[in-house]
Amino acid sequence: MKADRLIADCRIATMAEGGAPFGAIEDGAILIRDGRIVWCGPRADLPAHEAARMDRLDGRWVTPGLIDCHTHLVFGGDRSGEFEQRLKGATYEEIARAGGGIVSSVAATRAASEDDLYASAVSRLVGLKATGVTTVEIKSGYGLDHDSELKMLRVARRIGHEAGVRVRTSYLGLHAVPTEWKSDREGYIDLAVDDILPAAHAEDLVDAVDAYCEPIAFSTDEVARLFDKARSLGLPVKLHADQLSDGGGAALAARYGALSADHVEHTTEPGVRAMAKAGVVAVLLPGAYLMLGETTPPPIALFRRHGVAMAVATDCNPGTSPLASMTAALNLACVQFRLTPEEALAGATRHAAKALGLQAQVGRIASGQAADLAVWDINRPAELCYWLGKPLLHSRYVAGAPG
Ligand code: DI6
Ligand code: FE
Repeated sequence: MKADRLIADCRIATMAEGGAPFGAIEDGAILIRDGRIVWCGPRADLPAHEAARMDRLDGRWVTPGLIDCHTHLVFGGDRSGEFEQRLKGATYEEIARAGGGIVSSVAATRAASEDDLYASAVSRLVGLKATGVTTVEIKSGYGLDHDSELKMLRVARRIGHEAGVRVRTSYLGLHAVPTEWKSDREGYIDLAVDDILPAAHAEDLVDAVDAYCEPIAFSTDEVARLFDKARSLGLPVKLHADQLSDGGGAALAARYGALSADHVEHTTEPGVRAMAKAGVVAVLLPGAYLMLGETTPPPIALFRRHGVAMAVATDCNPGTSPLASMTAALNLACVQFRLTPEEALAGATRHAAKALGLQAQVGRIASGQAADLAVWDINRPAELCYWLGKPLLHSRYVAGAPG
């Protein structure tokens, strides 16, 4: 077998389903050609091969590169002032209704140049890459006018071309009603659905369509209009659903065959059943749960019982989740939501890949998958969920290239 690279002397958490915990292989080897894994297994079974390079990992653990399947990485400014207000007792909803919240990030994002937005997003991406991330989803939603939404999505694409990660973009035009449309909500929805989305799609800037479905944001009927448009353009959908209240978001996501329903703290059993039936991934966002001091965790037992795949993501955003560490997200998912470390790691690999529709390409270490790998200085995979703040990453490979 011809290969560009052999990775040897390593322990591998393949994250294959079933079998050993973490799909582990003690003393494994990986052969890579043209950016893909062409063979992975115990070193004893390694086929005859010719590899141009060999990396010995001194017994280190290798996992699939981590996948952060829900972020708002691109935005202007920050909202640490609102953080201080919340510490004094103001709630997130009160701040949003008083004209702060998302619309204050909109002003800063509109004012920023593409280069400014790129630089600040990359400064946050450093934290994700240092915690093993090789694929990141990035949403728009802080522009909320034609030019600014497209600007955000172009920056996200540029990150995918220049910053050493794979990027999937989501159009989040229904995030908030921008100030200039306050007295004409319908008019804004028309613009978001009939003008901005088709224009962004025409520039190939949109991989999926998202919306914020909450009483303080958009109703299920309003979101349905957007999802109908997405469907007519052949774009998959996903949803910020049932974060602050049970508004039927998960059921709506299921009705449209969404890739994922995200947050889902307040989703009840009918919604969970609908998600299971439609194969919708539950994306858990423990950073927002922590920062908002929420007390109702997502219905993990129901997800397990009904076989709903659970992903874990940072939700990196300026308002509710200033979290730029994937391993911290894993820790928070275990501590706050009682995921097992194996569930959490599946949530940052195989299930996160499914939440992006990328399960055939990334999320596992298996022949045919992209050679996106994270190499760790740990003794056991559970350490990835255990430490807070200790640097654990040794190195990453994206499409077989170290970096
Ligand atoms: N994701 C979101 O889009 C909203 N909450 C969340 O978890 C709003 C984020 C923000 O306040 O900017
Ligand atoms: Fe979000």
